[in-house]
Amino acid sequence: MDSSFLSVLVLHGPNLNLLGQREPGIYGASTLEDINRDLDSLATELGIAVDALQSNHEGLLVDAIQGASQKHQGILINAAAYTHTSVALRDAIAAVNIPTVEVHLSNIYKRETFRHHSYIAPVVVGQISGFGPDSYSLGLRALVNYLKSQH
Ligand code: CA2
Repeated sequence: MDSSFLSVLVLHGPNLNLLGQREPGIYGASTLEDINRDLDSLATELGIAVDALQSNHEGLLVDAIQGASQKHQGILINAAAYTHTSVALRDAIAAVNIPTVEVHLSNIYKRETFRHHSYIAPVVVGQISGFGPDSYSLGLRALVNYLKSQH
């Protein structure tokens, strides 16, 4: 597929709107706006489009995933706490069959044991965890390479 036609939906889960304002020791100083701006620049460099959405509501994220097939060829998601709780997000990702990459700012395997399990990991192409905001840019690059290799 011509990469100029690639569009990626970036989803940020609950509380990520607080980035840069609270807990900088764990999640760093970057705000969500900074992360989205960097992804926009990277998208331009890669010749693709990105649309970003943050929500604190599980159903809204499910709706966004279900709607993604209308417009997007890939999904980059930091499901935040829903990573560890949400069968609904996992089922939505599996149902739409759009290649998805899971990212986390922190290394979830170095943290509390309840963060070690991801419900969505089995239905995504791959996971990047522990590189702060770089997890998103690494994830987007990997997703775009994957999408290009499929077409
Ligand atoms: O490391 C990540 O990206 C996480 O997905 C972040 C989630 C956490 O529940 C996951 O286990 C790992 C939490 C996002 C909450 O972000 C905040 C940002 C600033 C202040 C408080 C929370």
